[in-house]
Amino acid sequence: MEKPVLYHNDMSVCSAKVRMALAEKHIIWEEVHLDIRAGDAQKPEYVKLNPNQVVPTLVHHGMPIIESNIICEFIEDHWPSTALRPAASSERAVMRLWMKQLDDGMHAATGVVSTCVAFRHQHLARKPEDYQAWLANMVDTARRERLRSCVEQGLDSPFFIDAVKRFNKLIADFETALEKGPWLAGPDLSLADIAYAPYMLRLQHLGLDEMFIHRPRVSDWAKRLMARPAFEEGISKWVNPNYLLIFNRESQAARAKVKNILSHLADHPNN
Ligand SMILES: N[C@@H](CCC(=O)N[C@@H](CS)C(=O)NCC(=O)O)C(=O)O
Repeated sequence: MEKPVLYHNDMSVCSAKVRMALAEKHIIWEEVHLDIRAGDAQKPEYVKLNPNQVVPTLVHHGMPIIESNIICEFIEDHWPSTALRPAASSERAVMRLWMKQLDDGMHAATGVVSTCVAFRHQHLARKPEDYQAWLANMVDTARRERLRSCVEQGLDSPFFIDAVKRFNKLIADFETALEKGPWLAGPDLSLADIAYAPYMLRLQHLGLDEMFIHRPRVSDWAKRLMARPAFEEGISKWVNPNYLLIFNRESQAARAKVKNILSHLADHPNN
């Protein structure tokens, strides 16, 4: 049988959630790995598959499917055994609301914190003309200006504070939702939990786990997620050691900055 082909990137959170969904269902896939720092996602042959110039794209029987949440739902529709969508329609609505939040700002906030803390150093190490060309070729102009600020201003970018506040709110909302639990959309693991799994790892990598280590239910949920074999198969085994070097080098300064931001927020459990 023809295997699905995933166009992805090892460290991309959106690719990672799709890989974890595929791993939960034991689906065998083929890969095309894109070097997004080198602008592979902007190349004309890839833009034909994904006009948004981003990974992932899943090609199934010649049909490109884009947008990681939609890809996850496609995977669930096409390979329904090992259900990752709750049976109850009310819980499905809850699952989809969590996933929607990623598209409604949480994914952009992750790009901000990742770039301000770590990825900026990769961009700053490039030839200035390559960095400028990467920015200039970006179709989403709001994203371009946000990333420019993150690369050039780092932890002092005005986008950083807002992104940390947004994450703090999300994590407080997780803590409340997990009172019922044990998973985000009810009694069983769903695409909502899988969708956030790589983001929780990213917070850890960046030294921003300060935001959830004092939230007992979120910490326990993150541990349960990360202990799943599909987390290892779809996420941990892809972690690029070159990125880990940068994360380890930069996370201490980020942790201090985040602690400072959180200390001014009324709804943080440290207060
Ligand atoms: N809404 C999209 C967002 C995809 C996205 O932003 N992907 C990032 C990696 S996680 C990317 O490809 N960035 C390209 C770049 O940095 O040039 C989805 O969920 O698939």
